[in-house]
Amino acid sequence: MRVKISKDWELPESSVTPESDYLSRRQVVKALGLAAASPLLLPSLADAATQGFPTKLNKKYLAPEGRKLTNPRLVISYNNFYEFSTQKDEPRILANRGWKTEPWTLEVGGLVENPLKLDVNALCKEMGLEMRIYRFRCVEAWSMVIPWDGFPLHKLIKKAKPTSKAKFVKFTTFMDKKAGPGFENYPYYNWPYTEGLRMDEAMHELSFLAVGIYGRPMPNQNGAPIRLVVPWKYGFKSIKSIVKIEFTDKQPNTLWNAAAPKEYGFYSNVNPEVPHPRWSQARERVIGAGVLADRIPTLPFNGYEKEVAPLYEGMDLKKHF
Ligand SMILES: Nc1nc2c(c(=O)[nH]1)N[C@H]1C(S)=C(S)[C@@H](COP(=O)(O)O)O[C@H]1N2
Ligand SMILES: [Mo]
Repeated sequence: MRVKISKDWELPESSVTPESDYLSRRQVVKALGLAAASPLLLPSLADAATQGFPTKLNKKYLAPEGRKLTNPRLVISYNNFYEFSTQKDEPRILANRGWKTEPWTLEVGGLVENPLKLDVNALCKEMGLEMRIYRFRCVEAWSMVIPWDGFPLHKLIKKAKPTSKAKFVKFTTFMDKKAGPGFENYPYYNWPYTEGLRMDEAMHELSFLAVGIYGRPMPNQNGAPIRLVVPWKYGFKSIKSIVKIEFTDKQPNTLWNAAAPKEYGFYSNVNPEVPHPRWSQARERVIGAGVLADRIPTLPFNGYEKEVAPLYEGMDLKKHF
């Protein structure tokens, strides 16, 4: 996706070459080696990354202490995107075979005063973009640290003006059988991919709509042109390639909860104390750390406990997993 905000924010021609080629040449990769060592050096990464993309590092969200940013080459080649394939290395290939993610219309509706049909580029222009570095923890017990570019979800919610009846937000991914072989290859899933948040979770400052990574437009395989990032929840809540956001009075059905309700709850907050029925969630494999590296402990709410624990006060998190 090409984000057009003003002339000087336009992307250079080189940015439309395939991500893999481009990233390997990018200064951002060099900067990454430096930045990875210390959060203090991260502003230099942001400077490198902003060349040609309208985003600026929000220094409230830096790399967690002792954690390195994940090599972008891994972020764009180790993916979960079942609309294309259940194999980690295949979305990168299959999502770049003619699937068009621009222009893209995002619909916002349901229990709102202000239903919207938005062009994603225009939305970026209106919202303005910032970069935030978040931990990312998949329910499969691996993790990354990723700089996302986008804007907080609450900015869009305020624009849509949900009514007092709205209690939940439902998100829906694109469904084009010609573009995604997964729809037909895995017919037992309840397509399209849907996800949901409680209203207060959606309004939380950390809930983010991302349109880029590493200061670059979102690669198709990572959920172009716009995807959710909810860093205190397992990765499957961070739904990709969103076409519709709806406000509802009932807890929405979600693809993973429908597929295996005992394994994937609606809340799915990262919780080292609640094992998946088939594996422990106490530790995580850091992608890029090497096969010999030890798994590191998983943190409650993926390290965002201070920020989000108040949302769940009084709730039994073992029951509402
Ligand atoms: N539409 C859609 N969104 C999705 C998925 C998917 O298969 N389809 N996979 C989820 C899972 S399980 C994870 S871990 C993350 C992976 O995001 P990434 O490939 O950008 O790392 O996307 C989530 N969002
Ligand atoms: Mo995941």
